[in-house]
Amino acid sequence: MTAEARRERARALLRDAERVLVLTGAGISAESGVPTFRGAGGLWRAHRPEELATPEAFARDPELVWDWYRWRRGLVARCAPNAGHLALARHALERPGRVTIVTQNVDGLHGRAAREVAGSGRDAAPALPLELHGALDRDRCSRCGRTRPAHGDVGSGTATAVGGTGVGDEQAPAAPLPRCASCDGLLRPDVVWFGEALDPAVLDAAYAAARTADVCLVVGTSAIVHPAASLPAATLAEGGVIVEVNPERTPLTPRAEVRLDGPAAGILPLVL
Ligand code: BJW
Ligand code: ZN
Repeated sequence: MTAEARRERARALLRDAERVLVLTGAGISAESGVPTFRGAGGLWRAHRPEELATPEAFARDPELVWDWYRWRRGLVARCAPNAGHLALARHALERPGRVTIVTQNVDGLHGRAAREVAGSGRDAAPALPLELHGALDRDRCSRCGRTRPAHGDVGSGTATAVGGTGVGDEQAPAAPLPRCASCDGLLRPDVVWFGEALDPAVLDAAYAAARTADVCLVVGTSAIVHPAASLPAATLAEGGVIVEVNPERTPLTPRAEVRLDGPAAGILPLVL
């Protein structure tokens, strides 16, 4: 099948679907300038993200983990939603209640796209994503669990966070670790690390959407981190199909009805 024939097949599936689940990963934000986790450029100061995104890493070296998140907050603040985020937001806003966007990303770019496309006159809610792995722009107390918006002291980025890839950047003077205003516990980013449970309400909503979807559109994820990577199987189990957008093959590829091979920002506006 030619690339255009595959795109046409995807268009038809998406057009005819009563319900669509969109599952996104880091690849959708790649063209906004947010590095993926596992691809080239995913390293930060020679640390693999998998070594930093764990409660053990935070317990061992909270300064190091906070430095990584400060760097990422600074980076994301300078990024904008790309044509892929915007096409998805438009698609969801035009079909309220029929499209559920579920993201593993913590960068907030789907939400920004939803608000941008909705403008001031329309409710952005139908295009707001279920965020499986939390949000970069919130802190949570590691003792009492209270959350708060990320404050400038940790969110504006230190010298390590400004400019360049972060790989091998000079160490900035350490900022003090942020503390909870209620109990003085150590704050942490409100994200889900390996070995931690996802918010059950968010996960249940994502599974419900996966089970009722005719099409699961999987965009820019290596599909190796569970339970997120299990959602497309829930669509398949109920008779739906998978459409995958990714320049690389993934464990889901053999089960996809259609694979669109290329970058999300180029492909999504063509098929949605
Ligand atoms: C493009 C592109 C372009 C490039 N366009 N595409 C079942 C089996 C095996 C293991 C497990 C299992 N169930 C659970 C586990 C354990 C574990 C796990 O999955 N491990 C596997 C790695 C083996 N899962 C967990 O620990 C989860 N928790 C859990 O299960 O808890 C159970 C529990 C219950 C009750 C009590 C206690 C516990 C939690 C997982 C949390 C993952 N967290 C992170 C960090 C989030 C915070 C942060 O961002 O800092 O989430 S890790 C990281 O991986 C991040 C991502 O969301 C996630 C997925 O990565 P993603 O998005 O797929 O990115 P990449 O880089 O891998 O892939 C990018 C893709 O884009 C590539 O394919 C490229 O080709 C493509 N691409 N450019 C389109 N332009
Ligand atoms: Zn607290």
